[in-house]
Amino acid sequence: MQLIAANVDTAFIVTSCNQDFNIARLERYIALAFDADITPVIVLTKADLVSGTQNYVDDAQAISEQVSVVTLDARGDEPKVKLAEWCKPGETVAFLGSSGVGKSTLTNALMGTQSIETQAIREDDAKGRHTTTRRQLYFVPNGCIVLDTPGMRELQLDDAAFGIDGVFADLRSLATQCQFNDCRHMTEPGCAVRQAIGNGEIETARLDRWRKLLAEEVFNSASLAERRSKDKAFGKMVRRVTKQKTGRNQRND
Ligand SMILES: Nc1nc2c(ncn2[C@@H]2O[C@H](COP(=O)(O)OP(=O)(O)O)[C@@H](O)[C@H]2O)c(=O)[nH]1
Ligand SMILES: [Mg+2]
Ligand SMILES: [Zn+2]
Repeated sequence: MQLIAANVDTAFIVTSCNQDFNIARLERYIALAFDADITPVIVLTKADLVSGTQNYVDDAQAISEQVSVVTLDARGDEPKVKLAEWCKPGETVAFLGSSGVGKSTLTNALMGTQSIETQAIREDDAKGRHTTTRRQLYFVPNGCIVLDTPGMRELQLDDAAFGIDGVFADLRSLATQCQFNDCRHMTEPGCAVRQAIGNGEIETARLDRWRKLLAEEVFNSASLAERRSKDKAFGKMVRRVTKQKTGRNQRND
């Protein structure tokens, strides 16, 4: 388990209008932000490189009504204007996302400098080169604090059930109308979720992503709890052995 950031008000979840764009990954970041009681904002960079952004915006906006979606060219003045709502004096904001999506470029734009190193992505798969290798806080002249982070290769959730519920609130509330409390929304009779899928109100893929995140969360939380209890048991054993040893040493003295 690794902590990503602390004391953040807004998490800008950065992805580009290219192959990096991935709904399932965005849902993970949003669940994480909801769980931490942070405002998530989806920032779609490289809008200048595509002929239209509407499809990206529609897909991103469909994740949650509670999340704003911003499209921009991360270079130049656009970020200052379009992110101003969240980058107020006294606020701390963080740029999160894969390598190469423009997190450092955005930080430079807010700072009005070019001093943070950025690097071109690979042409063939739009993947970044992990140019930023550490997290760093930058103090914007207007009084806002910006955290630039290294690109994350993978994000798994643990202990984030509350956040997952937030992203899939509609499915959660539908599930309460299923005939059985423990409905798995597979073949059970009276399943409100399957009915909504049948009506075309919900995509099967979305239900699958919800299931996957829930399963992963349960698995990770359980293995984390197990690891913690093993660590505890190990710690106890070490203390016991050390005690016995010191006891013996004292007797030998
Ligand atoms: N055309 C264009 N290039 C961008 C944009 N945002 C970032 N880039 C370029 O993408 C590359 C990776 O950006 P960088 O800020 O290093 O990404 P990071 O790994 O997320 O910090 C650099 O070459 C940037 O100049 C954008 O909105 N439009
Ligand atoms: Mg960077
Ligand atoms: Zn059901």
